[in-house]
Formats: sequence, structure tokens, C-alpha cells
Amino acid sequence: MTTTFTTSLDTTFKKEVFEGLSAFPKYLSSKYFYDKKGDKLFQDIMAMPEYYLTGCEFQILSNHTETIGELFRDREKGLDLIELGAGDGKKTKVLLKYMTKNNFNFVYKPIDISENAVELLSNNLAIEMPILNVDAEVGEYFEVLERLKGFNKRKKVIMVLGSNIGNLKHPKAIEFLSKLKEAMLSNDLLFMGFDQKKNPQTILNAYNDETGITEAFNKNVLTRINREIGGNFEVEKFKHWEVYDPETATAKSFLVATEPMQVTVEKINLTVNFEKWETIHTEISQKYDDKIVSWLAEESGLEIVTSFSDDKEYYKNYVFR
Ligand code: AVJ
Repeated sequence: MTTTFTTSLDTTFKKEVFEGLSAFPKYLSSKYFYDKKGDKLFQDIMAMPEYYLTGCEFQILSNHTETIGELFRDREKGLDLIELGAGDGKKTKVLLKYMTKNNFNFVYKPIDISENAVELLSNNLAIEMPILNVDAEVGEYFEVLERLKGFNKRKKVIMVLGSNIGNLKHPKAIEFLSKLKEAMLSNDLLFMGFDQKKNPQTILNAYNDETGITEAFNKNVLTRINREIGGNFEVEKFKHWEVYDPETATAKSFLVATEPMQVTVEKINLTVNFEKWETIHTEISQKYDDKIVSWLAEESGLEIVTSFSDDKEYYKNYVFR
């Protein structure tokens, strides 16, 4: 079925929604969870008792602030601290405060896919830490990688917290890490958080809360399609479904159609049918151990300098060069 109307796939969002909903099995990218509403839902997730990741990483950054900060330091020329997926910056602020208090000469460059998050963070830092030199930017990972090469006048430290890399399957993660490595000079560092393998129940619970916050977060991609590109998804007719496979250490999120449906997305001129119990795969959250991280580093030409863990060893931050 073709049409001669001017329904162009003129944005990545339109293109990817068209592709994902036309595919079998259907999928949508988790990067589209993050708009104003999605950011709020993710903040609620980070505050849930089940979602241990944030607390663990906060503990690591709080317990090892000085060690980490001094690893970052360059007394001669200072540094550029570039954070990919900065979000609300809550954990990063621990380091930022140490660095400003101890007279580090640095620029903080938070980058996030959510325009809303970047705006909120910039405004917040201007009030909370007015002496901080902030240069924020909106963009997604693979897009901003190219621009990183422009930061080569002095040491750069690239941070990716929150186990954000877990949204990428291993081949994509290796591509991402390899490109980060290409942008790095010998004095530069990469500081990255990796959620660790643990009791599968603990992991499953983190993505399957009773209160339905994760469910609402998952469904936000449908809400966005409805609002931004003329979709007519009946969101309540989809069920949030989470699985964790301890063999591959992958948590996967799905939206499952609870009845047969026909959905139209006007601005991409797409009509799709759902069978009862048909799925849309929306997210992976990969888990790791030292062996997997070493393998990823090796495949990407990076070297692990050291790592930091929380008390329960649920989570680790690795330093690469
Ligand atoms: C922000 C990608 C790290 O995968 O744990 C939280 C997003 N999804 N609950 C994760 C998320 C469902 C989160 N990351």
C-alpha cells in the first residue's frame, strides 16, 4: 500500500516508529521514553525502593568522592567533564561539589537526549552552584560522539552513569565504546556505571514495581506517538511485561496487546494490526560482571584503570583509559 500524499518520515522519531511498528516482531526504542512526562516518571523510578541502581551509584560516588575526583584532576590545564545522559545530575553533583570546593579548573558539559532534562539541569545548576562553568547540550549518544573530538585542548573525562550503557546490546555497546575510545587521547578518562548480575528476583523487581510507575514509563512511548505524530493507541489495552534472563543477564521490557487492535499513526501514514497478545519490545537493561566489562573494554581498545563498588556489590563504576 503506497500513497502520494506528503507524509514524509522527516524525523528520526517518525522513521524509527514506522520501522519498529512495521517489523515483526514489533519494537520501539527506549530512547523515546524521555520527554517531560517520561523524565518525571524516571525520577519517580529512581526514588522507588525496588530500583536500587541509583542509590548504589550514589553511595559509590559519595564514599569515593575524593579518590574519583583526584583521578579526574589535571593541575596544569584543568579538564572538560563531559557527561552523556546527565538527566537530573543528582549523582554527579556529589563530584561537582568536590571539584568546585577543591579549586578544580573545569567545565561541566552535560548532554542529554531530553531537551526538558537539559533545561531543568541548567537552571538548577545556575541556582545551586552558580560558580560552576556549565555548557549543556541536547543530543543522543551516537550523534554527540563526533563532536567529542573537538574537546582535545586539555584533559577530558567522559562520564556515563546510571548503567545507561545497558540499553545497548553488546555489539552496539562495543561500537559506542570504540567510538568513545577514538575520541579519547592518552590522558583522557572514561568513567562509566555498570549494573551487576545479582539475584534475578532483585533485578526483575527493579523493573516490575507494583505501583505501576515502570509500566507508565514504558507506555510513555505510546503516549508520545499519540501526541506527537497522530497515533491512536489505546494505551490502557497494553500490559507492561518484564523478563530477566539470568543466562544472558538481560532484562527486557515489553508492551503486550490484551486484545486485537488496529492502530493508526496519521503523520507517518501507518496502520498496523495487533493480534491478541502480540508484543512490542521496548527496552533492554543489560547486566554485567567483571568478565563481561573486561571483554567489552578489550573489544573496544580500552583499558580498565580501576573500579568502585557499593557495599552490596550490586553496582560498579569502572574507570577506563
Ligand atoms: C536509565 C536506561 C539505566 O534501564 O535501568 C528504568 C531505564 N527503565 N526502569 C534502566 C529504566 C525502566 C534505566 N536506564
